[in-house]
Formats: sequence, structure tokens, C-alpha cells
Amino acid sequence: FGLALFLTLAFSSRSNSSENDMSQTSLIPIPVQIEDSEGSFELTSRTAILISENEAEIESVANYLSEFLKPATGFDLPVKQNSEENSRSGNIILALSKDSEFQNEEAYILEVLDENVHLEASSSEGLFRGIQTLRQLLPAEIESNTVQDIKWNITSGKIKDHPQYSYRGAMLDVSRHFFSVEEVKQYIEFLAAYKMNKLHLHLSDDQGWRIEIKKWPKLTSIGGSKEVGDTEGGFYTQEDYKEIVKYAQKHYIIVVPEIDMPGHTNAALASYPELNCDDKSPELYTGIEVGFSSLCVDKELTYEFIDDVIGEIAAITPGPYFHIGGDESHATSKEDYNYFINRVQKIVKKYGKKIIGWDEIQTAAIEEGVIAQFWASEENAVAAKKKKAKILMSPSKRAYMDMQYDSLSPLGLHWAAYIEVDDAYDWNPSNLVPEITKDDIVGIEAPLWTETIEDIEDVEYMVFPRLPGYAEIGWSPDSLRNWEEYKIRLGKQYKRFKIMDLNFYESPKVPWE
Ligand code: TNX
Repeated sequence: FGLALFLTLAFSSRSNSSENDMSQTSLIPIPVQIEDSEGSFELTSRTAILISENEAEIESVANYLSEFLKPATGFDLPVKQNSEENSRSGNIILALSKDSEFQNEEAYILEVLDENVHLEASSSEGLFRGIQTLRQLLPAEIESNTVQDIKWNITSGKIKDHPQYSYRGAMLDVSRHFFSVEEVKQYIEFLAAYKMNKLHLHLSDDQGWRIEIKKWPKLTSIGGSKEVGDTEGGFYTQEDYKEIVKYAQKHYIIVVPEIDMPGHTNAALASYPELNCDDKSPELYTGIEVGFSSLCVDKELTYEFIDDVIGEIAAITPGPYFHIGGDESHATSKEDYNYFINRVQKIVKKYGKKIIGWDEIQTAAIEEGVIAQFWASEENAVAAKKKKAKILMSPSKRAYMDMQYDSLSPLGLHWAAYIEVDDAYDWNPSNLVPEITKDDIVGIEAPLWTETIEDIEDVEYMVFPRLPGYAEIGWSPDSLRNWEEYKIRLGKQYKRFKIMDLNFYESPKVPWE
């Protein structure tokens, strides 16, 4: 009955509205509010991007927009100060507002009129999110990197929008397989297109240590040399990492670095014998088993090592978080594990960062405000809440992008579940785990573990089309989310995905058109 009612409503609203209405465009994530109006705006070579404030940040957002529009339109749209003389018509106007109407920094209002496009927000971040909406309102050809000879029309209407959760992210495991700076930048662009705002980098694991630590150079020269499958690994110099952080910042995305400990540390243990309790290094590991390695909890050197690692990474990480891993420490006793996490917690605090850890960390004496990333154990999530931690939702049965879509998927694992596009979308973070409610949750993150994922084409296959759904779960109000309607909007991305040249999974669950 629910579905029948929904379909009736969908059809009746369709019959009163025209194909050309803004509310009929296939925006993902769906905005909080859309008001239709008659008409359309045409972007032409004479369009200018006008900014009212003389502020470096807005100017950089305006430049981003101009650069984004260039390849497909062939237009070199100038960024100018908004003055009487040039605010005639045909322009895109970006403005900051102190209005209390804006719920938070990412909120924006986008109004498309025949004469001009007005985008307003309380911060440059809000403007950036609004630009992603504008992007999706333009014809799919805007995603092309060669000049397309078409009319660049945008349907009139007004959108008021803001996110439901402040943390909307994805993880990339660069340890099991290494991904170049260019590939990470590509990943950042995927997240930004759907208004995600956190990039979690899993920088170390048994198979590889991927970030230069100046005081411990063998971590990368030895620990970074291989990857799963015994192929050549790689690592980011601190300069590379800064470049990634800067690129993320340009897309209003915060980088969350993770150094996984005390388990998942074979690469570090293989690099320095003295980090092992018996002073002997294990071999480098290039398989995909988990849970066999542990730092030596009893040695003081272990904490000096961690202090150096966290100190150096914190110094080049402007974002507020440091992820300490803490998962699957099956080679560490419970007692040692809790002692270890308690000590590491103090080190992270000393460097002024906020702790995130996989849900197991709740067994230690975690302090209020720590973020526990729920991936497997509901019991851990609930216990973390009782210790006043916040919960980041990454349920492996729903949100793991390394899971196969079905048993025929050529890539991925399936220990948690097969996750078809509807399974990935059709759940709600605030009613998944009994006792964990919206107020406990900071947001959602979709991890991509890379045991079977080797390059950016593989990444695209696992991420598309699930990622836009995770982005919508994090951004859009629950009341507007419905798989039957979402799948239609997703299906309408077909042409855009093709033009973006994405190696996406053409799921039979989605009516591609
Ligand atoms: C479990 S999820 C892990 C990872 C693996 C992943 C593969 C988690 C916190 N730990 O080490 O890569 O499964 O799906």
C-alpha cells in the first residue's frame, strides 16, 4: 500500500509539472527544498562570475567555477567584482550573507532566474556545495573535457539546501594497493561532486606504510616497497601529502589520516627490528589475511615511535582529526590493547587532534567526544555511546564499497554481504542500531578497502554507482529519501557517467536511461 500511495503521489505531481521543471531534474543528493518557476537561464560566452566581497576565499571558489565550466563550454568566464554596471544580466552572482536563514556553513540558496543565477551562502564552503548543484542542473555535457556545441540552459527555480550530517565521507585504503597522488585527486573529485566533505586515508597496514616519516625513513623505504600481490608499492612524501591536503581543501574536503595500530602493523615491524618484542623483523607481507601483527605494547620505544609518527602527520594535517585504527588487534591481549589505546589517546591529544578509531576502541578508557567508527559490532557502538563517544556510521553490511555487488562481481570481497545498489542506499543511519539515534551520530563514511582493487578503474567500478547514494544518505532529509524514486534519479545519471568516462557498474536494479 505504501508503494501504491507513493506512486500515485509521484504520478500526480508529475502530471502537474513539466519535464523542464527544476523539481524534475535528477539532483543527487536531493535538496531540502525546490521551488519551480517558469523560464530558464542561458550561460553564454558573455556570462561573468560576479562576487560581491573582495575576499580571497570567494574569489577562489569563483575561479574554481570558471575553471570547471571551461573545458566543455569553451568559455573563459571572467571573475569580477559585482558593481552596478556589470550586474545587468546573463551573469552568475556569488554572495555571502549573514542571514540567519543559513542553518550552517554548508547551507546555500541557489536561485536561477531568466536574467541571472544567484548563489548565496554564509561561507565559501556553502558556495562550493551550491556550485555542485549548479553543475548538475547544467546539461550532462558539462562533464565533458572537450568543447561541446550546445546551448547551456539551466531551468529556473529556487533551491534551499543544507546537510543533515556534518561528517559525510569516504575512505581509501592506499596500503593494500598504493594509489598515486593523481588517483587520490580523482577520488577527491568524485567525493566533491556529491557534496561529501571528508576523505579518510588508510595510510598504513600490514602490507604497506605509505607516508614519509622523517625520523623513521625505513618505514617507507622498506615498509612502503611492496603491496598486495607482491607488486611494487609506493608512498607519499610529506610534500605529496601536503599536495593532497591542499587539493582536498580546494574542494572543501577535510583529510582524515589513519595510522592503524596496534594491529595491522606488519609493514612497520618489518622496517624496524627494534619495534618488535623480540627485536626481530618479520618478512614483508603481501597476502590479505588480517589480525596477525602487533606493536610491542611493553616497550617505551613503541610510544616514542608513535609520538614521532603522530607529531609529524599532525603537523601537516590542518583538519581536526587523527584516526588511530584499533581494529582487529587479534595478536594483542585485551589488557595490552586497552593500555595501548589509553596511552595513544594522550599522544593524539597532545598534538591537538580529535581521535577517531574503529568501534573496538571503546573497550579502552576513551574520553568524551572521541569518535567510534561503527563497522561491525553493535555492542561496541552502544558501549561507545555510553562513554559519551560520537558514532560514525560505516556498517560493513551496507556501507563497505569493497563488497561485491553480487556473486558475479569481478572485484571485491563478500565477507560482510553482497551490497547491490539498493542495499547500499536503502537504510537509515539513525535507526540501524537500536539505541543509536540521530544525536549520537556525526555522520556516515563509506570505506573502500583495496585488497582486490588495483587502480582507478577498479575504484570507479566499486564506487559508482554506490557513492552518490551514500552522499545522499548523509546530506538529504530522511523524509525525502526513497529507493523507488532515487533509482530513477540515479538512472538519469547514465549520460553524465558516460561523459565522465567512469567505469561504473551498470546495475540491473537501476533504470538507466
Ligand atoms: C576488515 S573493516 C578490515 C580491513 C579489511 C576489510 C576488508 C576493518 C576495520 N578492518 O582490514 O581490509 O575488512 O573488507
